[in-house]
Amino acid sequence: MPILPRLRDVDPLRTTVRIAVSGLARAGKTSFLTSVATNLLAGKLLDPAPDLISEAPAGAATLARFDAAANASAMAADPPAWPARTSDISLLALDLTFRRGRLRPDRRLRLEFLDYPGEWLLDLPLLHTSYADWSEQVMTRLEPIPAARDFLDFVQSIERGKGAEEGLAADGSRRYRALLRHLSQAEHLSMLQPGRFLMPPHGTVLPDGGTTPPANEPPYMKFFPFDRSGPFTRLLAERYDAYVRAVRAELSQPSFARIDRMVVLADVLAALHAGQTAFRDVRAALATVAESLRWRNTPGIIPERIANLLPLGGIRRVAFVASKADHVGDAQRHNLKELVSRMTPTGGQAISRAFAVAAVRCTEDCTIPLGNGNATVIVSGVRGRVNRQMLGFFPGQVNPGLADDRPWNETFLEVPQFEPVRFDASGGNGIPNIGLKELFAFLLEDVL
Ligand SMILES: Nc1nc2c(ncn2[C@@H]2O[C@H](COP(=O)(O)OP(=O)(O)OP(=O)(O)O)[C@@H](O)[C@H]2O)c(=O)[nH]1
Ligand SMILES: [Mg+2]
Repeated sequence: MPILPRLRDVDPLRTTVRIAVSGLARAGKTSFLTSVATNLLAGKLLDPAPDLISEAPAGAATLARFDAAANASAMAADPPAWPARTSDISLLALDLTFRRGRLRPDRRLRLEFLDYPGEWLLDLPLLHTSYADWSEQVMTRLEPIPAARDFLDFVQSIERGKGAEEGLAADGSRRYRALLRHLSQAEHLSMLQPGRFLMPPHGTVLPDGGTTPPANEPPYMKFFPFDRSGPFTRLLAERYDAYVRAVRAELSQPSFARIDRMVVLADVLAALHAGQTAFRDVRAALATVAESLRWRNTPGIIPERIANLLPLGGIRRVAFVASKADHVGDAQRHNLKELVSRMTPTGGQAISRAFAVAAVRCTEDCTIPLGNGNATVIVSGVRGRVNRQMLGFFPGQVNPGLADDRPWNETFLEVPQFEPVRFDASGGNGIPNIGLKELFAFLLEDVL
């Protein structure tokens, strides 16, 4: 039955580019996508600008549509509201037409964007990691974290050669998930695996908004890292392998398999302000993602130039983005970009580049004279929630170096939550931003 509508939507002359917008929790993915949609529809982001642009018909799509207009008008309201936390994937599709004169056919481009939870992104490395290696990596990461002590002691208490006991697996899995939730929510850490323990697989509806796993969750979801051998370890390893197979199967569904570009957002500035543990965590998460995006499903013997022309799948371009770059002044954004670039070592077949972007600009730079004849730059904006006063925020200097040589013993500040710079609720003039145009020039360099 859906064949007819689908056929009507088939356009052999149209190029489709599918971009996943992902990143760590609270990195700004939904705001980013809202700003991208609004600015594209307002003709602000692309050079050359398309002659026509509209939302693509939803047809018989299986993924929920991303509601950019509702998000944009909430952000423009008085008082403004930021998007709610995202708990499943959604798709935004735009059709663009570029006229090329009377003798040449129009060029048509469909841009599809997926709001892809970052928790799932951190499952990509598991596809290439054995249970034993994964367990060891997780235990090493947990070792210095005080909140992990109880869980590590529990693991230690399991005797060597333990039988494949279901009750123990369920208990351990409950403890491990509670720890992951605590580290994510209370300690704001991101490098937490498996990601689907925190953000359930696509399509899962949680009864109480996200704390208890659904009753029909498959048994393979009950495992945890365990670094010893024996029948109990074999049970956990079999479950881990089944989990990895499920992730692989999900990634090969058409909605995900055709992703060919990716934007990975991280609120690096918030991590820098939060101190050494948070910064190390974001660094590890970004490096892990960068590492797992290196590969493409290309047989190694085919040169990249030719592979790019073949429908082989895999990610071709990755933009690693420091989000909320309006939390520092203009002069610091270069350093921020440089820092992200160093955090995401590249190589392999995907082309990657670092950016510093504020998708929804909230602040302006202000130069403040210092008593000694010098001046310093602060950013100022309207602070939300509390009493909506204008607030100046001194963001300090961004050191682009990676090493732990920065002075971590200073007092850290929480970055304030600002309100968006006011914009027209219809979105007709776009959403004020920093750096989106430059980012799109890179993302679509080969198709525009
Ligand atoms: N200053 C500034 N703040 C931003 C910007 N984008 C997002 N924020 C802030 O970051 C918060 C999180 O943004 P979201 O877009 O909801 O982040 P997300 O990555 O979709 O979050 P989850 O769906 O919970 O993972 C917002 O509520 C804003 O306070 C920006 O460009 N500039
Ligand atoms: Mg979101």
